Amino acid sequence: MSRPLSELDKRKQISVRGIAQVEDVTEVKKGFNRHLHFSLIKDRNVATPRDYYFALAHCVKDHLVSRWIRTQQHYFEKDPKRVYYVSLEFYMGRALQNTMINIGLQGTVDEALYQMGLDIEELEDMEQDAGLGNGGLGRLAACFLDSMATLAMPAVGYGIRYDYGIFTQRIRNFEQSEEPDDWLRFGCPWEKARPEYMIPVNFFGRVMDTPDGKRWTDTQIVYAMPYDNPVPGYNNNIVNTLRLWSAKSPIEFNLKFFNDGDYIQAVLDRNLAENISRVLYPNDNMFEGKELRLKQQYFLSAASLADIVRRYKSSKFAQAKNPHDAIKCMHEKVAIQLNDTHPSISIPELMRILMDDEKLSWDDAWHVTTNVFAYTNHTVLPEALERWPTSLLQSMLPRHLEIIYQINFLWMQQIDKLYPGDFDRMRRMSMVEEDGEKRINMARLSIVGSHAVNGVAAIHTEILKRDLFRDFFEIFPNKFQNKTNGITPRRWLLLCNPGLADLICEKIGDEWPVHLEQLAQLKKWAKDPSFQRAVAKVKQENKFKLASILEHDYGVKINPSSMFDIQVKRIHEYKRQLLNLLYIVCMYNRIKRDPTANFVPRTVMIGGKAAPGYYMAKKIIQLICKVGHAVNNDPIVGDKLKVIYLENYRVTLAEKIMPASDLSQQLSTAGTEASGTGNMKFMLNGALTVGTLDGANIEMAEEMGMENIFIFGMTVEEVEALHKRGYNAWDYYNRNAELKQCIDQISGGYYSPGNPDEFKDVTNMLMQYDRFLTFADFDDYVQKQDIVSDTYANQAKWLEMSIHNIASSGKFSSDRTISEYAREIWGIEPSYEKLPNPHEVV
Ligand code: T68
Repeated sequence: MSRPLSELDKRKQISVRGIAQVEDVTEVKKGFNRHLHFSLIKDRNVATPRDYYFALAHCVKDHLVSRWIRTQQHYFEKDPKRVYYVSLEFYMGRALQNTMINIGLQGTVDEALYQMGLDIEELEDMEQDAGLGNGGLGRLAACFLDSMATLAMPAVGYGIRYDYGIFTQRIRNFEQSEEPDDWLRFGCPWEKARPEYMIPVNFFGRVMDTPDGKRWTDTQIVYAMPYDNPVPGYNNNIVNTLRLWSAKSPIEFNLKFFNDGDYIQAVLDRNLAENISRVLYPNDNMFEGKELRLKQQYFLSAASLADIVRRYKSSKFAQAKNPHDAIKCMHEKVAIQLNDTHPSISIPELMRILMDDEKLSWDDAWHVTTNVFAYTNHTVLPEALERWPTSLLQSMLPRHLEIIYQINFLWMQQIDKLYPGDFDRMRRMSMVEEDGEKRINMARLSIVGSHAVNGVAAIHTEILKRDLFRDFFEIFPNKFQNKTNGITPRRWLLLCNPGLADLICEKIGDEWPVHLEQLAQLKKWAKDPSFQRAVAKVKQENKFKLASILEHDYGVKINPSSMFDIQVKRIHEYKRQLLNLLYIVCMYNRIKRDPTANFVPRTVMIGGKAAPGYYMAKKIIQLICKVGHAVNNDPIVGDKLKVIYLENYRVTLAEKIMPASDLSQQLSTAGTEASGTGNMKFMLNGALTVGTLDGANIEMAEEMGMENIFIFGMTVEEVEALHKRGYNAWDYYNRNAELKQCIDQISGGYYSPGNPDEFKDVTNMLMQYDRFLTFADFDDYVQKQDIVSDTYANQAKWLEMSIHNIASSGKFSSDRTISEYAREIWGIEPSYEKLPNPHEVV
């Protein structure tokens, strides 16, 4: 049950969560009861918490619709350049609280529900995460939508409405198992299906030469049905759209069965076409060349481009010209951002539309295409780079393959002019890779087909320029840009950490959610004992809350005064959860060696999903769980050390974890994590970071100063040098007694009694073929972790550093990131303009 708000609480809520006016509260109660009655068809005797959630969600949505309609009218009238963010993933999480906060309705709804005797948090907990993403890349897209709406940009997100989002992770018997995420089972109250805007998407078939140009015929058609989801800006009455496509079989699907008379079979087979939007591929940083995945990519690209071209043609700008001239200047009014190469088949698709449908010449079509598209790269790991076999493209998208070959032919001509006879360079730069199975390298296609290419943190962009895309950078130095990632401060502070948000408001006012750089003003209170006490109190309350959630959900008891030491992210060798684990084992051995020695108590939490087919990642989870079992049940350890595997880490769990964290672990081998964004969420919520000089950690250290972060390990240059020299894990193993003991225990079966070989594959990897050089950073990591413990023991120092972290996090607002994309790539201006309130006449 929610407790009654004290007068003080209410006043604190005023500025950032909206004032609860009596009339508004009455209105919300009316709307809620109306939906319970007319939409849910229940009364309060039989309604369940889920019914209440749906009634509330519908009622909140009602407050969105006129803003949504007015925003779209406003865009049509003003006819600005539009931005399209195309992504196979949008990791949105829950919408209810975010919507209430952004439209300033939270205070009113809190009061209304309190008056009705309902517990708002219990209702909020009924909402399923929209888990249409794997990790950082998908969550970044969601933060960007929030920022684009908040900065009043005429933006649309395009994605796929997967029936099943990222799987639910269960830990059973120390191992991960996967359950399908049937998130739409009870319906989604936020979306609006728009069957009237369905778009046909073609597959397979053949290309015909006609006097009128090329024609792609005899195709199989699948319809793309749009579902629109509202994206409210913060406090500006803007509501943008996230349009998600769902696959729908055409009526005439499998017509031949009708003719054969097998009507039943024909209807059943409609499923085949609709499988396209069935499920999100659960890999992060890994390319899996499956036919269905390519279908998803083309389905999204074709449906979105058809929609974009249709909207452009009906704009005032295009209507004022003759159709042929209009289409030639589409790039003046359309910018499309490709979220990695996943939707990069959009490039030949736009060429196809412009030439085959709109009858532009190759050169005109290419001019429009390259000026419309921009490409964001999210990884340098070779196994993640998309290289589609030409055989697959030939059968599924024959016209597109033809266009790609032509793009590449002209490209190779250009290279030959610039570097005559340099065949090795041509091989390195060709979109068509001929060693082994013939494939199309989608990153190369994306670079050549775009006017801007960006990395997601400074070091990552430098690696792209100097290494991965070196030859391309030489030819197009101006195409390459950096856009350091960011996170939305609305969800990642205001929503998830109201206690800290209130404290900040008391000190610096309530503009920081849209001007995060203002947090820098907090620096002057970093040493102030009373501010430190206030920050510590909020953190402690958040830790109590997390502890009680963990106890309730998983039955684990934790020591709330221990350091909450957390690593949450997808499980991957390059992220080096194993380094974290080795220090845990090391701490365990130290406690056992001298149980009476001083020890700063820690609760180490590790969470994240492993791709279901990633054997080593699953082994790592198993090892963490087994070590946890040994540590947690060893009476000598007591509550000095606990190891908890956070099951089913997702957006909603992150919202509970970040505010309660003391220490954030960011351990990737230098040069492997493109940016990281979890690191920023921890920092914004006052956790200190132990991390490598990788991704955005480097820029975080720059912002807060090296004295406020625990940096360890090799630099990128040192990593490269070590690879050149040759890495030998045995050297480190033999030289470090603690490391040797850890490895010997694990490989000797200490943590897998009855099955000594259980973790042989893990230790063999570490000893013999560890691409990510775990042992090379072990020494330095342990030393830094020991300093972390000493620092934690000095609470005044820790709090000073924590406040410095919060105060230095302004740069990492996704508003800053998006403003840079807008000005430097899309050619539009962000703005703080507000639309009138819904009931104001204009
Ligand atoms: C992440 N990438 C980067 N990929 O790893 C991370 N991959 O450093 C960065 O901060 C983040 O992107 C945002 O820029 C991913 O999350 C995937 O999830 C993914 C999905 C499908 C295929 C390949």
